[in-house]
Amino acid sequence: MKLYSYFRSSAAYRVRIALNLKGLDYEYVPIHLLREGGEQLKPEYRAVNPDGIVPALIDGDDVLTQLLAIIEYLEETHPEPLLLPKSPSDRAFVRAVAMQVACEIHLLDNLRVLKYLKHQVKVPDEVKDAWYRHWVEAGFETLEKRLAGDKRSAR
Ligand SMILES: N[C@@H](CCC(=O)N[C@@H](CS)C(=O)NCC(=O)O)C(=O)O
Repeated sequence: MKLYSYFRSSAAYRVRIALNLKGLDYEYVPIHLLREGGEQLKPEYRAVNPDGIVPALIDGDDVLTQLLAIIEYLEETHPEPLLLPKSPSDRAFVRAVAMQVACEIHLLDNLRVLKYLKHQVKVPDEVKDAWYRHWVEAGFETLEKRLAGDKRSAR
Protein backbone atom coordinates (compact mmCIF):
# COMPACT_ATOMS: atom_id res chain seq x y z
CA MET A 1 0.00 0.00 0.00
CA LYS A 2 1.02 3.59 -0.56
CA LEU A 3 -0.08 6.49 1.66
CA TYR A 4 -0.01 10.08 0.46
CA SER A 5 0.46 12.07 3.63
CA TYR A 6 1.78 15.25 5.24
CA PHE A 7 3.64 15.01 8.52
CA ARG A 8 1.48 17.63 10.27
CA SER A 9 -1.87 16.51 8.82
CA SER A 10 -4.12 15.26 11.61
CA ALA A 11 -6.30 13.54 8.97
CA ALA A 12 -3.32 11.59 7.68
CA TYR A 13 -2.18 10.89 11.27
CA ARG A 14 -5.44 9.08 11.94
CA VAL A 15 -4.89 6.79 8.95
CA ARG A 16 -1.26 6.20 9.97
CA ILE A 17 -2.41 5.26 13.47
CA ALA A 18 -4.88 2.73 12.00
CA LEU A 19 -2.22 1.26 9.67
CA ASN A 20 0.23 0.94 12.53
CA LEU A 21 -2.29 -0.56 14.98
CA LYS A 22 -3.06 -3.17 12.36
CA GLY A 23 0.66 -3.76 11.70
CA LEU A 24 0.36 -3.00 7.99
CA ASP A 25 3.35 -2.05 5.86
CA TYR A 26 3.00 0.90 3.55
CA GLU A 27 5.09 3.24 1.50
CA TYR A 28 4.92 6.83 2.73
CA VAL A 29 4.63 9.45 -0.02
CA PRO A 30 5.09 12.97 1.37
CA ILE A 31 2.86 15.74 0.03
CA HIS A 32 3.99 19.08 1.46
CA LEU A 33 0.89 21.21 2.01
CA LEU A 34 2.79 24.51 2.18
CA ARG A 35 5.79 24.14 -0.13
CA GLU A 36 5.47 25.91 -3.51
CA GLY A 37 1.88 26.91 -2.77
CA GLY A 38 0.97 23.35 -1.76
CA GLU A 39 1.98 20.12 -3.48
CA GLN A 40 -1.57 18.86 -2.92
CA LEU A 41 -2.77 21.31 -5.57
CA LYS A 42 -0.36 20.17 -8.29
CA PRO A 43 -1.78 18.20 -11.23
CA GLU A 44 0.33 15.14 -10.29
CA TYR A 45 -1.43 14.82 -6.93
CA ARG A 46 -4.84 15.94 -8.22
CA ALA A 47 -4.63 12.98 -10.59
CA VAL A 48 -4.63 10.82 -7.43
CA ASN A 49 -7.14 12.84 -5.39
CA PRO A 50 -8.99 15.55 -7.34
CA ASP A 51 -10.00 17.21 -4.03
CA GLY A 52 -6.36 18.17 -3.45
CA ILE A 53 -6.32 17.01 0.17
CA VAL A 54 -4.45 14.29 2.04
CA PRO A 55 -4.65 11.47 2.94
CA ALA A 56 -5.05 9.16 -0.03
CA LEU A 57 -4.29 5.46 0.16
CA ILE A 58 -3.43 3.29 -2.82
CA ASP A 59 -4.08 -0.42 -2.49
CA GLY A 60 -3.43 -2.27 -5.73
CA ASP A 61 -5.63 -0.61 -8.32
CA ASP A 62 -7.81 1.11 -5.71
CA VAL A 63 -7.48 4.75 -4.79
CA LEU A 64 -9.05 5.46 -1.41
CA THR A 65 -9.79 8.91 -0.02
CA GLN A 66 -11.53 10.40 3.04
CA LEU A 67 -9.88 9.22 6.22
CA LEU A 68 -12.90 7.60 7.82
CA ALA A 69 -13.67 5.67 4.63
CA ILE A 70 -10.02 4.59 4.48
CA ILE A 71 -10.03 3.41 8.10
CA GLU A 72 -13.27 1.46 7.57
CA TYR A 73 -11.72 -0.08 4.44
CA LEU A 74 -8.69 -1.20 6.48
CA GLU A 75 -11.04 -2.55 9.15
CA GLU A 76 -12.92 -4.63 6.57
CA THR A 77 -9.87 -5.86 4.66
CA HIS A 78 -7.66 -6.47 7.74
CA PRO A 79 -10.05 -7.17 10.62
CA GLU A 80 -7.36 -8.06 13.18
CA PRO A 81 -6.98 -6.31 15.53
CA LEU A 82 -10.47 -4.81 15.43
CA LEU A 83 -10.56 -1.05 15.82
CA LEU A 84 -14.32 -0.76 16.13
CA PRO A 85 -16.19 -2.33 19.04
CA LYS A 86 -18.54 -5.22 18.28
CA SER A 87 -22.00 -4.01 19.30
CA PRO A 88 -23.90 -1.77 16.85
CA SER A 89 -24.57 0.76 19.58
CA ASP A 90 -20.89 1.02 20.55
CA ARG A 91 -19.88 1.20 16.88
CA ALA A 92 -22.35 4.03 16.29
CA PHE A 93 -20.91 5.85 19.30
CA VAL A 94 -17.31 5.53 18.04
CA ARG A 95 -18.34 6.63 14.56
CA ALA A 96 -20.21 9.63 15.98
CA VAL A 97 -17.13 10.73 17.93
CA ALA A 98 -14.90 10.30 14.85
CA MET A 99 -17.40 12.18 12.66
CA GLN A 100 -17.76 14.96 15.19
CA VAL A 101 -14.04 15.65 14.84
CA ALA A 102 -14.01 15.22 11.05
CA CYS A 103 -17.22 17.09 10.21
CA GLU A 104 -17.86 19.58 13.02
CA ILE A 105 -14.30 20.67 13.81
CA HIS A 106 -11.74 19.71 11.19
CA LEU A 107 -13.75 20.71 8.13
CA LEU A 108 -14.12 24.29 9.33
CA ASP A 109 -10.44 24.71 10.16
CA ASN A 110 -8.88 23.10 7.14
CA LEU A 111 -6.00 24.89 5.42
CA ARG A 112 -8.04 25.65 2.30
CA VAL A 113 -10.88 27.14 4.38
CA LEU A 114 -8.40 29.37 6.23
CA LYS A 115 -6.73 30.36 2.95
CA TYR A 116 -10.13 31.25 1.49
CA LEU A 117 -11.00 33.39 4.52
CA LYS A 118 -7.68 35.22 4.22
CA HIS A 119 -7.35 35.67 0.46
CA GLN A 120 -10.93 35.73 -0.88
CA VAL A 121 -13.00 37.03 2.05
CA LYS A 122 -9.97 39.12 3.07
CA VAL A 123 -10.42 38.85 6.81
CA PRO A 124 -7.43 40.02 8.87
CA ASP A 125 -5.21 37.33 10.41
CA GLU A 126 -6.63 37.89 13.90
CA VAL A 127 -10.19 37.25 12.64
CA LYS A 128 -9.04 34.09 10.82
CA ASP A 129 -7.28 32.91 13.99
CA ALA A 130 -10.38 33.67 16.08
CA TRP A 131 -12.47 31.61 13.62
CA TYR A 132 -10.07 28.69 14.02
CA ARG A 133 -10.08 28.91 17.82
CA HIS A 134 -13.86 29.28 17.97
CA TRP A 135 -14.62 26.04 16.09
CA VAL A 136 -11.90 24.02 17.83
CA GLU A 137 -13.08 25.16 21.26
CA ALA A 138 -16.81 24.76 20.50
CA GLY A 139 -16.27 21.31 18.99
CA PHE A 140 -14.07 19.95 21.76
CA GLU A 141 -16.25 21.40 24.49
CA THR A 142 -19.27 19.39 23.33
CA LEU A 143 -17.12 16.36 22.49
CA GLU A 144 -15.67 16.30 26.00
CA LYS A 145 -19.15 16.66 27.52
CA ARG A 146 -20.35 13.79 25.38
CA LEU A 147 -17.43 11.56 26.36
CA ALA A 148 -17.69 12.42 30.06
CA GLY A 149 -21.43 11.79 30.14
CA ASP A 150 -21.57 8.51 28.23
CA LYS A 151 -20.86 5.18 29.89
CA ARG A 152 -19.55 3.78 26.58
CA SER A 153 -16.49 6.04 26.66
CA ALA A 154 -15.28 4.49 29.93
CA ARG A 155 -15.28 0.85 28.81
N1 LIG B 1 -12.52 15.19 4.81
C1 LIG B 1 -11.13 14.86 4.57
C2 LIG B 1 -10.27 15.95 5.18
C3 LIG B 1 -8.81 15.79 4.86
C4 LIG B 1 -8.06 17.07 5.17
O1 LIG B 1 -8.63 18.01 5.70
N2 LIG B 1 -6.79 17.11 4.84
C5 LIG B 1 -6.03 18.33 5.05
C6 LIG B 1 -4.82 18.08 5.94
S1 LIG B 1 -5.29 17.67 7.60
C7 LIG B 1 -5.52 18.82 3.72
O2 LIG B 1 -5.03 18.03 2.94
N3 LIG B 1 -5.60 20.12 3.49
C8 LIG B 1 -5.03 20.69 2.30
C9 LIG B 1 -5.67 22.00 1.97
O3 LIG B 1 -6.60 22.42 2.67
O4 LIG B 1 -5.21 22.60 0.99
C10 LIG B 1 -10.83 13.49 5.18
O5 LIG B 1 -11.57 13.11 6.09
O6 LIG B 1 -9.91 12.80 4.73
